[in-house]
Amino acid sequence: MIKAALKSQAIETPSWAYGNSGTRFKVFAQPGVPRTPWEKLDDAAQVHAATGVAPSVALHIPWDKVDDYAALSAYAKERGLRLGAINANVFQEDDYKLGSVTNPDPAVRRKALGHLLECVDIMDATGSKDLKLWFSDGTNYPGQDDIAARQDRLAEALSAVYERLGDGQRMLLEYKLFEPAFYTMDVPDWGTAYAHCLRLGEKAQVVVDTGHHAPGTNIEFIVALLLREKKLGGFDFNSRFYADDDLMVGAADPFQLFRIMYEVVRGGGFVPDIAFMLDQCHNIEAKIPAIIRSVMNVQEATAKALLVDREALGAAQASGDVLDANAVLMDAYNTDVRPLLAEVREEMGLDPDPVAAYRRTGWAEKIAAERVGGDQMGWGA
Ligand code: PSV
Ligand code: MN
Ligand code: MN
Repeated sequence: MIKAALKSQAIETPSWAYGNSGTRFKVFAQPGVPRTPWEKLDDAAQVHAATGVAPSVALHIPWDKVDDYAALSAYAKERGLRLGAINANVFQEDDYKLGSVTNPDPAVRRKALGHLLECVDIMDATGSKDLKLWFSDGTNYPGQDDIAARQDRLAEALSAVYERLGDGQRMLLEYKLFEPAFYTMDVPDWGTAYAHCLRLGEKAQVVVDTGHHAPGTNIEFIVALLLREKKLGGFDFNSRFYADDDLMVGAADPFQLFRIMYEVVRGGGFVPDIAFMLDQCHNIEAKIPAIIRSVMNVQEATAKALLVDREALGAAQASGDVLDANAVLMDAYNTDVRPLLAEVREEMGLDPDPVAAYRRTGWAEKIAAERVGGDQMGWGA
């Protein structure tokens, strides 16, 4: 039962994690990074081959702009992959200085909406189910713009996009506390995202990026609540020590990841409807092995969450035994699930050690030799 669940888990990797990235201070280019979206898929195929549970790749438009998206989708399929969420990008053009869909200028708003609608056209071509929307929109100074009017503009754009969604397509709205705007973000928190999604209808759901909260925020509470309201669309997994660090998921706080995954399991969210996506950047570590490690970290947290003795936990909770209830949860967290996952991998016909398996392929040496002039894409670009 636990093994079957682990075998069925699908973790989506982000195209931009394969490209060069960095901070505003420096991008450290790595040898062999992909020069095109096609090469990013080649790398993603390596991650899937090593782990068996990373069958889809999220695209970011226009970072992954190509002439023929159906051809890109076919290329993915030939490699045992599929194209996942389409991430819209309305944050990198000069026009968006004062916002995209919430900009005070109607012409800029029209332009931003045009891009969002174009992303739905791309979904039609790729067969992607999810449109992921993150807006950098916000203000830096009190009085800069009318906070409530910006919400009206946001609602108007979201509703136009919502109307355009086809059958089986969803809109995932992502929130973020701050950055790049420093006074107000137009979608700063889950409550704002939830309120918009609630008005829009059932095809609109909230996406939780684990790096987008104030320090100390109880993310698993948000997960539990959104699941209960049937408004949890998925995750952008990564980890952070300070702000939106985009480090490998499970690196900074594996216990938090376990607590989140427990709420997912508990809330019945371990189903294809919840998108388990990574949103990370590997600025100083080798990218493909880092992505493999991240996938493994999600698997480990999931395995521990699945191991929680729900019956014993329920009994302890019902009898008000605080210590026993906590002990049941901690027992699962403190279990070494690596042997279980090694078995799962062997049963899937995989090497029990995905990073070692990848290293043996010689792929890293091959791309370093063949790919000259790798592109700089993703955060920090
Ligand atoms: C914004 O910080 C974000 O988390 C959004 O998901 C963007 O699409 C992504 O990062 C870009 O890396
Ligand atoms: Mn994100
Ligand atoms: Mn982010």
